[in-house]
Amino acid sequence: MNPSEWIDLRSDTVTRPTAAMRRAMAEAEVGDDVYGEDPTVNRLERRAAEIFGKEAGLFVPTGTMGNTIAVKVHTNHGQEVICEARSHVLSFELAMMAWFSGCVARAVRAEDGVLRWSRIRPEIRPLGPHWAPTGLIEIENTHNMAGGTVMPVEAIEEICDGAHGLGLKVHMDGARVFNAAAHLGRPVSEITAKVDTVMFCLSKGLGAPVGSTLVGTAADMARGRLYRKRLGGGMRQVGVLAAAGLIALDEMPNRLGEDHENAQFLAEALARIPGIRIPHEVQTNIVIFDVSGTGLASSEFSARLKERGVLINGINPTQMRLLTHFDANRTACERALEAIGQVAAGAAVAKEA
Ligand code: TLP
Repeated sequence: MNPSEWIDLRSDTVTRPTAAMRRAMAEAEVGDDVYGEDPTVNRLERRAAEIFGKEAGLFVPTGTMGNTIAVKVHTNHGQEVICEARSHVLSFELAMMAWFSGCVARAVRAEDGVLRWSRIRPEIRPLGPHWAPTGLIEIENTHNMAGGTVMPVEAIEEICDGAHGLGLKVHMDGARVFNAAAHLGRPVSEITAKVDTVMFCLSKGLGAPVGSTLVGTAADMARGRLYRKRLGGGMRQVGVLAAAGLIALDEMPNRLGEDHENAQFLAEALARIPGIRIPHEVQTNIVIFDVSGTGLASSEFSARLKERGVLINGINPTQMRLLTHFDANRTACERALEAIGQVAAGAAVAKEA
């Protein structure tokens, strides 16, 4: 099968820019962003800050760089960052908080990915002869590896009130915070009102080819600019990317509900396939499903799906993760479902023989 015909549900990062984005990229007005002179980047940063109700924004090439800069802005070397045990910042960013900021993670497990202040409070370290003091609290919304779960706004606010009362900052990895907003039916500004910095991705469900944005105070973003340059993120005439980002920001959030409906459709149908189990409630565009009941390891399940033109990765030996997005419509989801059903049925026949 030709790769262009594959149904790719490995992530929402695989989306390709829309025709409108490509046109805007071609026509973008640009300047040197290292001097702060790219008008399109400046427009995107202002627009992001406005949408989130923060003072300023900082355009960065990746979510990883946005999280890295936030950790650096809020911490000193030798501190701890409290985060959920399966958070992206801990598990998928090549130990950047240690490498760049000299911090270690204090992981707190929350089964549904939703950290609560009652779980965080006992983990906060005071100054003492044996402890690395807590420097930052990091929350992830939606939570990727917990299956795209959404943090209730009250939980976020309680964490922020508690942390601020102790002089600590809160950073939100909001790579998919627009999915959280779509699920809650509330604007991102309400969800993140009390959070000190938010990183969100333009390149996932919102469909831009590249880019994330960090928002927060003007002072934090000014320091963040310097860290971005240190990390090699001074991108010059990058308005060509920001132009796609502006469309992602203004036009794409409204359609995320469609991805959530497709994820619901898939989750309900998958739960009916013998041998497949859905361990988490599906709220947004991420579906984690357990294939151990089919007798196949997730790597083998993935390989057999690929033979049928469907790409879905395993996230551990028994579980797989699929994401819906605007490059995979309902018909594509139906075809993926059919392939999953065939692989599971094939495994069941082999088990009986
Ligand atoms: N997530 C990717 C992979 O890295 C796992 C994916 O396919 O989901 N925060 C969260 C919650 C993320 O899910 C990701 C990317 C990032 C940060 C990092 O973004 P990038 O890939 O732009 O560095």
